[in-house]
Order: sequence, then C-alpha cells, then structure tokens
Amino acid sequence: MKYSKQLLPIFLLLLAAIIFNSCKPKNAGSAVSSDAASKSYVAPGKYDEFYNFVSGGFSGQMSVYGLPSGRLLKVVPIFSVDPEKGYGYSEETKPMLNTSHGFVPWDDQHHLDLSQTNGEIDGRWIFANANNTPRVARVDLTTFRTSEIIELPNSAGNHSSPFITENTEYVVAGTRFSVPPDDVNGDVPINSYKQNFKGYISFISVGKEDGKMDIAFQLKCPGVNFDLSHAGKGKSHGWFFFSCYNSEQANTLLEVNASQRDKDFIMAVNWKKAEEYLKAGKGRKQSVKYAHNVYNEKSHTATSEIKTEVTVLDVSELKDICYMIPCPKSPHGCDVDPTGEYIVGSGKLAALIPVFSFTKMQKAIADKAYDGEYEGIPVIKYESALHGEVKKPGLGPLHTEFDGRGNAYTTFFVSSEVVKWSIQDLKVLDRVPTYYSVGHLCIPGGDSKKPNGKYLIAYNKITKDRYLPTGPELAQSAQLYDISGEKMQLILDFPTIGEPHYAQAVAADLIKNKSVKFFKIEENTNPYVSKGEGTTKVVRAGNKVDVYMTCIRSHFSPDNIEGIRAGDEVYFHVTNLEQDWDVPHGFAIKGANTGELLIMPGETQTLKWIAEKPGIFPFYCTDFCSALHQEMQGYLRISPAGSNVPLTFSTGTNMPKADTTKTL
Ligand code: RUQ
Ligand code: CUA
Repeated sequence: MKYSKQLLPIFLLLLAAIIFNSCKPKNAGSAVSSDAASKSYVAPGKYDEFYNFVSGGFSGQMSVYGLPSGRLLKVVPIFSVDPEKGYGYSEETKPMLNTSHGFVPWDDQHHLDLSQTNGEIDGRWIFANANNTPRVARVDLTTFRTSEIIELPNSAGNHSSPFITENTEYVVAGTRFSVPPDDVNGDVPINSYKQNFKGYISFISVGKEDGKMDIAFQLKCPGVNFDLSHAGKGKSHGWFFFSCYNSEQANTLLEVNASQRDKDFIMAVNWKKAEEYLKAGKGRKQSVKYAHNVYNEKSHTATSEIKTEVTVLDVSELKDICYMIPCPKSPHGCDVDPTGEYIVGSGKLAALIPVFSFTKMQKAIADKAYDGEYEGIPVIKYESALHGEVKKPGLGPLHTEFDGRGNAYTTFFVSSEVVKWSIQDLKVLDRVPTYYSVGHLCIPGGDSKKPNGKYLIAYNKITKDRYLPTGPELAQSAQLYDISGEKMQLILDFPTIGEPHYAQAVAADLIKNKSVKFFKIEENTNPYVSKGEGTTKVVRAGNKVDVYMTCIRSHFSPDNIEGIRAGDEVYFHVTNLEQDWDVPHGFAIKGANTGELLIMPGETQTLKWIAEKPGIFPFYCTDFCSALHQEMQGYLRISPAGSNVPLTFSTGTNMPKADTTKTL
C-alpha cells in the first residue's frame, strides 16, 4: 500500500526514538530530592565530613573532594607532571616519573585503594595504579604527596590494580594485557598469543611502619585479561579474587572474539599458599628491569633505582594457588562484601549478577567439584560456588559497593542507574538513575569490613545536558546520593578532574589531624639547602652554576645575580625558610621551559634553567604570600659566553649607581 510505504520511515524513526530513549533515565533532571540543598550544604568556614579521593583517569592525577559539599580541595599529582606544583619539573621530583622506559610524563590512573588495618581504613596511605606503563604509587596522607612509585615487570595495562589485603600486607596488581614475559624474546607473531602470552599478577609487600613497597613475588597465570580484583577479608582473608575476560585468548577484534564464551572467570588466588611455596623456594628468579622511586621527605628529593630481579611462581605447576570460577559474561567489577563471604562478579554483557559464596567455593575445592581445567587450573563448577543470581538487575553491570547493612549497590553503564539489592536474598530493593553512563561508585569504606553507609557517589562517563557546554568535551561528573534511608536520594552533582574511575572516601577525622603543616628547616637534609640567608651563595663549576637561594616573606636571597654567561646551566636551589602553615613560595624565571617551583615551608626545590642569551632575566614568586608578594622578585644578568663580568650575588646591597658605565 502506498500509504503505509510512506509512513514506514516514520514508524522506524519513532521506534528508534523509543529504543534510544529507553536508555535515558526518566525524569532526567528532576529526580532531585526536595531537601537536597540542605543535605549537601556545608556552611562557609565549616569542614566537610568526608574526604573523597577520586582517580583522575587520563589526567594521571588524583583529586580530593570534601563530602557532602563536593568542594575540590586538592589535585595530587601522581603519574603525570603538574606544572602547578612543579611535580615532574623540579630536579627533586623528576626521578618519581622515571621508569625502565625512561622519564614518562603521563599515565592513565584508574583505581585507588586506602590502606587498611584489620579490614578497616586506617587513613595512612592511598595507593594508585598507572594503567599504561604499569606502576603502583603510594600517596602519604599526612602530606597528600606521592611518596613512592614502583614499576611492574611482565605487565602491560596494569588495570586490576592496586587492591590491598586487609592489613595492607600486600598491594596487588594484575595485568590487563597478557604479553610475553620480559625475559624472553617477545618478537613473536601476535597470533601466537595462545602459546606465548601470559598474565602476571604482582604481590607488592608494604612495610608495616614506613609503607615501603617491594615486589614480594609474581604469579605467572594463563594469558587472559585480568580486569579488576578485590582481596578477601574476614573469613576469606588470605584469598584474592580477579575478574578475567578474553578467556577465548583472542588477539584481534576482541569486541567480537572475546565475547564468544558464555562464561569467563573469576580467578580465586590463595595467596597464603603462594607464600608457602615462596618460603619453600619454589619461586624462579627472573631477570627483568623495573624502576623503584622513593621520595624522601627529609632531603625533599626523590631517588630512582632500577631493579633487575623478580621471583615468579608458576600457577600451572604449583597446584592449589589458583582456581577458576565460571562467571558470565566478560566480567568487569569483582567485589567482596564486608563479611568476606560473598564475591560479586559483574559481567558487562550479562543479564544477571552472579554472587559467589566463599564457603561454598571452599567446599567445592575440598570435594573437587570441578569442570575440568583451564590452562592447568581447576575450574570449579559454577553451581558449586554460586550463592545465587540477582535476576534482571539492569543492563551492563560494572561495579558494586556495600553499605554494611547487608545491601549491595551495583552500577549499570548501559541503563545508567545504580541498583540497590539485598545480598542475602538477592532481591532488587531500589534503583535510581544516574546522569549518565555510570562507571564506578564509592561508599565511604565501601570495600572494607566497616562501610559508612551514609552516602554513595556515582562517577559518570557522560554528562550530556548536565552542565553548561564547554566545547566538544564536557565535564565528567560525580553524583552524590544519600543512602541512609530505604530509598536512595540524589542530592548533588559535581564535576571531576579528568575521567573518574574508582574512588575512596573516608571520615575526615581519620586524616585531618595528622596533616603535616610544614617541614622543619633544621631537619632539611637536601644537599643544596640554605638554612639561612647568611649561607646563600652562587657557585660556578665550568658552565654549571648552582644558586643556593632562600625565600621568606617577601624577598629572595640573593635577588641580584650577575656574571652568568650565555650557555650556562643554572640550577636554582630554592629553600623556603618559612616555618608556618600554608606559606609556600613560588619561583619562576623568564624563559624557564619547565614548570615553576612551588616550595613548601622548610623545603628545598631545584629548577634547572639554561641561560640562553645576554640580557636581564627577572624572577619572581608565583604564590601570593603577603601584602608585598608583588615585591618578591629579583634580576639575573646574562653576559655573553666568555665574558669577564665577575660572578656576584647580593640582597639589598647592589644599590643604584649614578655613574652607570653603560646605558642603552
Ligand atoms: S574501570 S569504570 Cu578502570 Cu570500571 Cu573505570
Ligand atoms: Cu612569596 Cu609571593
């Protein structure tokens, strides 16, 4: 019929509109509870109740927010240079970004995990992963600065990382990309994946007192993609759980070829067993290369050491370390409830959420209730480990956190929502829309034994119409929900830095009173420190010039420097003499092609600067530090190479001369 033929395209359009809109939550924009403003309002001058540490994704940094206000408190540079703070630009911090590939100024930071004692957050450190060039960092929560970074050999795409055991015995990191091990010739055809590619998992020990990291051992595992993980806790302490996808071991077009099997796996790792094998000398020493970088808060200087050996346990030879639990379908999040009994696997392509029972899994192992092996690892029968399935929870489950009241909260990327369900009876209790396409979520302490189930924060990938447009890229976003009642209530949106993935939150009380206010100048062991203006100097050795400089409100010493020659390599070692909270000084000099220095009270930092051509080069303080901040400045004179202008430096004595020898 002519009539219906004309209408067909319109019907199709309508249908498409219905399908498209069904993925957009209803009542978008109006789903805010009426008392939202009062719930997220923190009056001027009042502190927030929680710190929220949010990964920066492709920015490589971590940002710190106050909750419930959503106020941005700090951006902590970890894996990317930060000209704002001089991180990666000052000579002292450059070694932090050293790797076996040399200096790496950027990375992709996804997951954060706070240190724990007895399964509870202890507020000492937060660990961060670098995805691209595999590394794990430790940030000290007394200084909010990166203290240590360790690189991971035999790894690529350090995604399943960094997740910690309940006493911070280990920070654990699983490789996303399986690759040929570092000590063999990796020049193999890509389609020899099945024979040659392996997945390594690193157990990084953490010093009880000082937090110092070291790779205790690595597990050589089948060549799959390890996606995410969490430690067992309580009754499952001693175990670790990893989601893995690409059990098909595809090496091309993974969106199709790694979605073939009905089920991939959760890999359960008995790390106490691995420790026994290690003690029994079953590890193989493998020669590798990885950087270990440590920042010393006394010398205010980082050092980078290249290490050359790691101990590897092969889990296909050493039985009883690893077990595979089938998990539908390309699992992403792998989360363990506060009791340690339940393990939740979130299959991105699955229409249900399987919840596994640790007790049943142990029984299945004892009974050898296996469905054969995968690459030499026993596969536990799905039903034997299963506590139950959450039916029809939503589309595209990603991550789950817990409130400590028996409820779990799972994010759904495709259907843009957070769904609350009961762990015991697996019933869906509530669902709220997110705006839009939520990835991770966080409840304060939500992956510990003691969650604080007051708030839930959803971290969204797409914000479409939520904020004023800012060109092609829009702000990524966090959304705060009050989950203290039966129903979840949206109370706040706030934009984030970079792309937020995992986040952690903790009661402010656990951290705020431990904050370092300044560094004691008498404890400063930087080799270039000047502990007072009387010891400042400028020293030439060939064409290398060291300027030992101090700053205090509101001048530098020296502030007049002459006798620098074109081509000189000048190092400004600037010590901030202040001994008071919140009085950093900055240092910048014209033409500097690095970042600035931002020097904390009591600290010494060094800027390398090449004297380019004859002229006068002003320098100044970049951080508004006093009423006379704008007077905090100085001049450096460059003369031609080979000139005999004597090297002089002074503060307050190089006064105007009437008989200037040379005017322009
Ligand atoms: S992963 S959503 Cu690293 Cu879920 Cu980000
Ligand atoms: Cu020092 Cu401004």
